Amino acid sequence: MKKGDIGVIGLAVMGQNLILNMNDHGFKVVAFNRTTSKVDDFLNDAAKGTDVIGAHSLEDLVEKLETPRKIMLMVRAGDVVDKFIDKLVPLLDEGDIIIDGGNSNYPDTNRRTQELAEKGIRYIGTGVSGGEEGARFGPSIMPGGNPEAWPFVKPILQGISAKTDQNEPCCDWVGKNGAGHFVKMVHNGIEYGDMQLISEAYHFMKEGLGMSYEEMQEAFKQFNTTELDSYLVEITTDILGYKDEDGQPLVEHILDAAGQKGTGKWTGINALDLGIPLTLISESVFARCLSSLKDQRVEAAKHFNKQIDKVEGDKAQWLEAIRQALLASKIISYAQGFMLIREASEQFNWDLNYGGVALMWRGGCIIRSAFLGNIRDAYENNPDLQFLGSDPYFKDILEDCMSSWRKVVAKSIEVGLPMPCMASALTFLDGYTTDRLPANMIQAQRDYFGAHTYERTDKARGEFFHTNWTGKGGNTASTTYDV
Ligand code: NBP
Repeated sequence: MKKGDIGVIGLAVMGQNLILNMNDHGFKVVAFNRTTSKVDDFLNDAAKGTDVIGAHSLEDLVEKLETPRKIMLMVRAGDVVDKFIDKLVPLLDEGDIIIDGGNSNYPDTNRRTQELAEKGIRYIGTGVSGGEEGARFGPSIMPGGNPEAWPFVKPILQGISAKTDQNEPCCDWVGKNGAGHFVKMVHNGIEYGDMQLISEAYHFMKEGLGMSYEEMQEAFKQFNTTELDSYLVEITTDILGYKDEDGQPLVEHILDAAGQKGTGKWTGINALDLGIPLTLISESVFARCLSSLKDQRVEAAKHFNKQIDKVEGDKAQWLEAIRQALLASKIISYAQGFMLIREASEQFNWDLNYGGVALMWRGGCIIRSAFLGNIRDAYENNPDLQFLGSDPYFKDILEDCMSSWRKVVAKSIEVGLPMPCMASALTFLDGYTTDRLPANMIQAQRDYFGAHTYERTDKARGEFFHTNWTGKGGNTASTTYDV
């Protein structure tokens, strides 16, 4: 019997669907799961009639694979991945390949790639996005790790990935070590930001403009025919029209406490570590944290007798203003995300292709949108682009949307509607385009109380000064360094 092209460990929603996708593309897959009864369940149910074969132990799995063996882990991220690696290594031969397709934190992938290279095992850590449907019919795949492994897995991963309208695979080599998982992490952070922005637009329509679900569904449907054309706007349209058993919109019956599994938080933590002002995504994580304080919010709402005033004026004009605020804020979110990716690429010597990253997100994944094609063009035209908003296409949109964006944010503040992401995006752009910020005051305060020194506008950068502000301090300055 022909041996398997690839083994997949983990038969939950992602593993099962990826296996069926691989099978559709002509690859013979060997399936294994810790709870081995799930292997039989899978073979007798979803995989019935396919070429998928099962394994009931890791030894059995290894035995059934063509060399160099390719084994993909689709299991819970963290210790579980390390445990499977530890069990697999003694069973494998030099040159075999382990692929982790879960949502691992990129420092873990850095470590695993290096540790396994020392043992002669080639490791890939890859982001996979698109949820159940993506896994089944074409996800976005972001592989990084040991570049020696890539030629062996490329036909499989590019074969099963989503394709753009021009039939380009939404999967390419990202970079060494944890680069693939880093890019997937930022993808998830951007997903948090997009979802919060859409929720803010919905909130403004519902509470500010008092729109019905039918009207809101129509508005998002129209948004999806513009530059906002995207998967998340599309599913929002569906969600707004979905009725519960009692005929009411199901979303009205869903508790307003958002969950999170960590990738948005990691993106924010990395932005702080790398010193990148990733304000929108960070706000979107905090917005989920705030939402989860449900009981406290209910109490505080009573205590403050919180009311949201109605927004007066022409509804159609407000809807166009919301659309523009959403679009402009989204540009800022992606601009900040790419600033973070650029900084990581430079600090970790990953040599990332920013246009290539946008292409990988163009199809298959949760943040897929028409707009990512424009991001790819922007980086192809200028690979050194520091701020996406400076690309002519995006700069024009930001300038065209500016007045509506300010109107929507100002009105939200006036009527008491929380709008953390649209507001922080606007404030970021205002800061980024201001040549003199009030940080001179911060420097003066730091020097006043801690002798932290400052640079002067009339001297060269890198020359530091200390002033004895009170006449009581000494002339000894603190050491100057940034963390
Ligand atoms: P889960 O994240 O729910 O993981 C289920 C798998 O992990 C099962 O095979 C389970 O085996 C195994 N597992 C667990 Br849980 N604890 C284990 C342990 N202590 N020892 C050995 N095996 C253990 O599955 P998923 O939602 O399919 O996601 C798989 C990976 O893909 C995750 O890293 C996830 O973050 C990532 N991801 C998920 C999505 C999504 O939309 N769900 C999207 C993109 C990426 P068992 O059957 O024996 O319990």
